[in-house]
Amino acid sequence: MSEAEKFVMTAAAEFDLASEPVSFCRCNAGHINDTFFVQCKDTDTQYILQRVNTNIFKDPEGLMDNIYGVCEHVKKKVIADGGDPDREVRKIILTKSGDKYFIDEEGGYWRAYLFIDGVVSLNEADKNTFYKSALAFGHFFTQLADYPAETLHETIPNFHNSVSRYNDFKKAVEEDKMGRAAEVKDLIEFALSKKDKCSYILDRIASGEIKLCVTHNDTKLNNVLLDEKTGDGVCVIDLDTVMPGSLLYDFGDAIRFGASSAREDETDLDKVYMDLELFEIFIKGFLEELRPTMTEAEVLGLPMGAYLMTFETGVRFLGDYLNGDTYFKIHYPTHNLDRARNQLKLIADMDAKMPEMEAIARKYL
Ligand code: ADP
Ligand code: GN1
Ligand code: MG
Repeated sequence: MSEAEKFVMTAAAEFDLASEPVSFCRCNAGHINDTFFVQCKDTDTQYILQRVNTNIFKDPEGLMDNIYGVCEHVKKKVIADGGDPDREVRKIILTKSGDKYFIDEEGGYWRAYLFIDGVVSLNEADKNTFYKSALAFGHFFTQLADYPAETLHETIPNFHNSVSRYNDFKKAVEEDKMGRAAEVKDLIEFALSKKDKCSYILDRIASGEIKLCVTHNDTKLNNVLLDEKTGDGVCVIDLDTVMPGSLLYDFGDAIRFGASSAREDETDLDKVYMDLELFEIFIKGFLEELRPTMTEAEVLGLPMGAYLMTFETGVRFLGDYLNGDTYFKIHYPTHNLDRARNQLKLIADMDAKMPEMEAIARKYL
C-alpha cells in the first residue's frame, strides 16, 4: 500500500463502520472534495469517505452542522412519508469517538456517509431521467421549505451572487496572474459584455418579487442519486452549499448542466447547445412540486435563472483558469478553459433562444 493509500485507510479506520475497512476506490466525479468509496471486511455495506476541501470551505464545522441539521430534517420527512431513511437521505457516520469529523495530522477534515446501493450518479440523461431528476430536486426543495433558514451557516459567502461573480472574474482578468488572458481575449470580452444581465435575480429579490428560501445551490445532475433500474430520484447529495437562496438558482444550475446537449467539458462546441426539450421537461417536473409556492416573477424568471447560473459557472471556470487553477479540480492543464468555452457557448446559444425559452416558461404561469 502506498503512503497515500495508507492515509485514506487510516482515516477510514477512525469511523464507526460495520467492520474493518479493507479497500477503497477514488471517485472522480466531483470538482471540489476528495471522495472515496470504502469496502469493509465480510460485509456488503460500503461507505463514502470524503476529505472536505477546506481551501474552499473555510468553516468545516459550520458546514457539517448545516449538513447534520438538514439530514435530520429530511430524515423526519422521509419517515413521515413511509420512505427508507437509510436510502432517501444521506446517513452520516460518526467517528468511533462520536465526532462528525476525523481531523488528520495535516489538519484535513474527513467525514463519512453510508453508501447507497443500486443507484447511479449521471453526467448526462435522457428526457425521462432528467424529468425524474427535476422531481427529485423539486421534492428536496419542498422537504426543506420549513427548515429554519436562520440557523444555517453561509458556507461560501455570495455563492450565487452573479454581480460579485462578475466582479471576481473581472479582477482575475485584471490581475492575469498566469499571463493567460491574451490568449483568451475574445472569450473574456464576450463574458464581460454580459455585465448588465448579472443583477436580474438580485434586483427581484430586493423588490420582493423573488423570495429567499433554503436552497441546495449545486443541483447538477450528478448530485442526485437515481435508482439504477427505474431512474427514479432516490437521494439528493452534495449538501455542502445548502444555504438561503432563490429557487431560480437550483433551477438554473440543474438546467445549465442537464439540459445542455453535451457534457460540461465537451470540447467540440458544435455539439454544445441548450436543448429546449430538456429545458421544458425539467420545468414540468420542477414545477409539479413547486408551482403552488412560486410567484409569477419566479416562473417568468426561470429562463434568466438558467442563463445566469450558466454565466456564473462559465466565468468561474474562466476566472479559475486565469488564476492558475486553484479552485476546481482539473484532469488536464486546459480543463477549466474547455469548461469555460463550453458554458459560454451555452450562453451564446441562450442569447439566441431566449424568446423561445420565455415562451416555454409562460406556458407554466
Ligand atoms: P463534490 O463536492 O466533490 O462534488 P459529492 O458529495 O458530490 O462531492 O460527491 C462526489 C460524487 O460522488 C458525486 O457526484 C457522485 O457521483 C458520487 N457519489 C456520492 N455518493 C454516492 C453514492 N452513494 N453512490 C454513488 N455515487 C455516489
Ligand atoms: C462544483 O462540488 P461539485 O463538483 O458538485 C461547484 C459548483 C459548480 C460545479 C460545476 C462548492 O460542484 O458550484 O457549479 O462544480 N461546487 C462548489 O460543475 O463550488
Ligand atoms: Mg458534487
